[in-house]
Amino acid sequence: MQGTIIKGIGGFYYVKVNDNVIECKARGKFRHNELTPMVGDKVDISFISDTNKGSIDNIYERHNMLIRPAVANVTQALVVFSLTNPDISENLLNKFLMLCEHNNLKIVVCFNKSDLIKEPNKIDAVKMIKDAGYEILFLKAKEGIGIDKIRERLKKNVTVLCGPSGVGKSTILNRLARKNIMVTGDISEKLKRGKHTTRHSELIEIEGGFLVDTPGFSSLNTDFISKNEIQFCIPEFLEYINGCKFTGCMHYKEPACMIKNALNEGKINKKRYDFYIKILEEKIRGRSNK
Ligand SMILES: Nc1nc2c(ncn2[C@@H]2O[C@H](COP(=O)(O)OP(=O)(O)OP(=O)(O)O)[C@@H](O)[C@H]2O)c(=O)[nH]1
Ligand SMILES: [Mg+2]
Ligand SMILES: [Zn+2]
Repeated sequence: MQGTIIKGIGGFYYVKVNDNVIECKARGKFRHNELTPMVGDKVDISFISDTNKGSIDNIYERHNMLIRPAVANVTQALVVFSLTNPDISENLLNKFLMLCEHNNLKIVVCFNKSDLIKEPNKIDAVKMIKDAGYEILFLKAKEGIGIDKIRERLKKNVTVLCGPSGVGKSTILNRLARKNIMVTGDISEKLKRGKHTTRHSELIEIEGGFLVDTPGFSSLNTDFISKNEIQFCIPEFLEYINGCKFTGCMHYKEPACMIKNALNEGKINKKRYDFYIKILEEKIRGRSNK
């Protein structure tokens, strides 16, 4: 039988096969091959005779693998930031986008808490994201507004909710699920209830797709993306990249660079270009500040 690992706890894996969830153990052979099953894996399982428990016999090749949280085969990211409370860090937003691009995810940028802001379109970060060409949703998750727009995008996808802490990711998930699965609240409330906050990732089935919540990150590691790869994580660069005079142009100090041309003509947002240069310089210097 073929299924998807939706949860892993204490050496057990919960595999969704059609409408059933079967508790499974991984076969010994995976341990020898140092291949540990992970949430999101497509697997073949069989029942252990005379029980309702299964064993994982095969893990299909992964299309991608997120590290924090550990989830395989993610297809889409909802990059969630609140317009205020907490304020948007443009640098962190660009880093989330870069990581999602690196993993080849479809991306929807969700600006939440739009009930707290009069003119969302005037916010610099919103303009930057529009210029970059990303799809944007304005949400009022607490009131359930904008949630149906997300609902339409879940089918057949494995979607990850990512973004900093306190922006409303779990509120969005609970709205989508129409029940309170995840703990929500401001940070002090969560610390009080800290013991109960789940840290393991779990795929939650909604609208014919899977959704996975993540804890909020205030910093992100982009060290494993190479100096040459970062330009390909800025989608609005792509149409210009091949026009540069020098092969291997890093769009930095080289002459006749089509990216810099586009920047000067206002076709590329300066903040996005500056972000690229900041990451590039960190990599050239061989250090990064996360
Ligand atoms: N004003 C307003 N508050 C919201 C909205 N959505 C969520 N909140 C509040 O923001 C706070 C944080 O929401 P969470 O859903 O817990 O945020 P999170 O992104 O899951 O945070 P972490 O789990 O810490 O990463 C809660 O008090 C929510 O009630 C909204 O649309 N408007
Ligand atoms: Mg949360
Ligand atoms: Zn160039």
